[in-house]
Amino acid sequence: MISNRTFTMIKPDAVEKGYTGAILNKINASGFRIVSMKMTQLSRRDAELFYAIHKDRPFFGDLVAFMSRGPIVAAVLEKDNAVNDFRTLIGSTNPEEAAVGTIRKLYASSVGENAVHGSDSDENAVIESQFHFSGREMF
Ligand code: ABT
Ligand code: MG
Repeated sequence: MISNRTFTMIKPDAVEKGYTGAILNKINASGFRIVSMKMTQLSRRDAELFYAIHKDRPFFGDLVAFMSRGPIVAAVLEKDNAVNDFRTLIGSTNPEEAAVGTIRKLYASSVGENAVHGSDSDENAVIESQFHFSGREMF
């Protein structure tokens, strides 16, 4: 079954550069409804847990340092085919390969600092949403 929710983070690089408003506008204009949202900061431990799947990769240390270095905006988003449509909206992991008009093409600077996260499956969307929000925070 295709679910209608995904999870996103506006990452520390994009928050630092003042892109939060522009990215949220683009998300809304693309038909996503905001179900939950907050500004927060990941501890190193949070980042290690969130990206545990990459723990043996060479970039893991840099990834954890980056994701915990400043505030993020976490949100749960709703739309038909949310996971796939949001991945399309954000573009490729490497902004140099991202399609014109995508969030990463517009606002990301590198593979390591790529402005936004989007869940890669319905299953992970649920896990990631519950990592940040309780049921009472989902509207
Ligand atoms: P996320 O939305 O952050 O999960 O990115 P995406 O799913 O597009 O890409 P993946 B493969 O999940 O990368 C996770 C984070 O690891 C960073 N990364 C990845 C590197 O720094 N170097 C690499 O060679 C690869 C493959 C990018 C992702 N981001 N952050 N932050
Ligand atoms: Mg990923």
